[in-house]
Amino acid sequence: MRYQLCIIGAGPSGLLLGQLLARAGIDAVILEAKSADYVRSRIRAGVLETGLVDLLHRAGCGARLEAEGLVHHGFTLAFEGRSHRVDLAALTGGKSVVVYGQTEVTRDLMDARVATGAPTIYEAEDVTLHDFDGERPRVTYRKDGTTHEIACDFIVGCDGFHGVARRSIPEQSIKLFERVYGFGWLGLLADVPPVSDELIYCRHARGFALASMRSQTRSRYYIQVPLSDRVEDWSDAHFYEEFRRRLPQDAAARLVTGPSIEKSIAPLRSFVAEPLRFGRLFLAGDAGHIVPPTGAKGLNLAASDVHYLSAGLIEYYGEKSCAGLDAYSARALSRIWKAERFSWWMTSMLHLFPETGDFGARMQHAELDYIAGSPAASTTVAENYVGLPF
Ligand code: RFL
Ligand code: PHB
Repeated sequence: MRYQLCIIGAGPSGLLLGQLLARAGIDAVILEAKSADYVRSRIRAGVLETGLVDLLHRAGCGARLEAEGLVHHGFTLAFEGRSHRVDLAALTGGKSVVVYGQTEVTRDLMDARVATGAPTIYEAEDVTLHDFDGERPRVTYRKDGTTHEIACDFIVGCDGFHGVARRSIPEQSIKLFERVYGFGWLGLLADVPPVSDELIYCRHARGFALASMRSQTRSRYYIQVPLSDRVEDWSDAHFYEEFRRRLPQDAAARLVTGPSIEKSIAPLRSFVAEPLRFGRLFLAGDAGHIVPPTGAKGLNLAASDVHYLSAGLIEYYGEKSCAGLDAYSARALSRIWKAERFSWWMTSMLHLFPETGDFGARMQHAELDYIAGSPAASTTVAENYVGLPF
């Protein structure tokens, strides 16, 4: 089989790229290791920047988002018994974010792909990349016991942090930057009304907590936990008790509990691979970088990568120009590093780091107090949270 592009991974990066290219008349096959049901049911991000929302509209997948997404004009930073609302709209000239689950984004993109008739091969095993340092890259995979080969012009690794694409690049040709935090987020999803109309990020002496949501009737709550904890150790009752203790009092009083639909622990990590291109192989999304979720940037960064890369590919096929593709890695990385900085900074300010002791805690308080008292500092937070321009 021959396609112009072979995309590895049917997460949001791969599906969005595939959709933008399909609309431009470029044919791409997507190879995905898991089943469609598995991909659809993963619970992850929830906050979309307007850049991603615009891209979803351009991809023809914006209708449900428009109808069901919750537009948020602000969020709250809670610390030391105080609550400071970051008024996104007022501080950024009317900008906002949209709360709409990654699960729904994925579902909309999958439905759109089925409608275009573009091929996605689920449960593709042993996906292997060949000859991407030359003119004729190939990808082989196994499906139902048979080995298949795809010839293409370019391969795009949209296969997440644990994928095969980045690992296929020779070690000496890629530089990895990493910071691993010694804790994770335990997340719980439940059909209960959220404690607040807007998100609350809480710095608490017992550890970080975040009150988020998926809709007016579905809440997504998180607490910081040590990496040694296991999900099985946390009953729903235990989770709610700990979460309530970390919330501001007024929000705690509004907490409604109910059985969890999903509960999982995600370790926090900052990670960047440079460059995002090797020959005819490009990396996009989590395959090339990871942010800790405190800035709500993971999914949004995947979107800006896809924006730059799709533009480069459309230019390549339309105008026979390599300029956009040649600029891809540097353009994407320039935005990635700024989102890495913001996510690292929010994480550092809001989580419990026992190793930094009382001095570290005072620094966090001073930083939060400064934000609460300074329109300039609040504007910096707001500008980054709504997303820097593509
Ligand atoms: P994904 O979503 O990881 O999709 C990659 C896809 O590639 C497939 N794959 C392979 N396919 C073929 N062959 C192989 N060898 C393959 N190896 C892997 C995988 O099955 C998968 O379908 O990456 P993508 O598309 O770049 O999208 C990125 C976003 O998913 C990610 O940035 C965010 O979800 C990050 N993230 C969060 N971001 C937020 O903004 N807020 C959050 O609350 C939030 N929570 C999370 C997260 C990421 C998590 N991960 C990766 C463990 C919670 C978790 C648990
Ligand atoms: C979520 O709703 O899952 C969510 C929201 C904001 C974040 C991280 C996760 O910063």
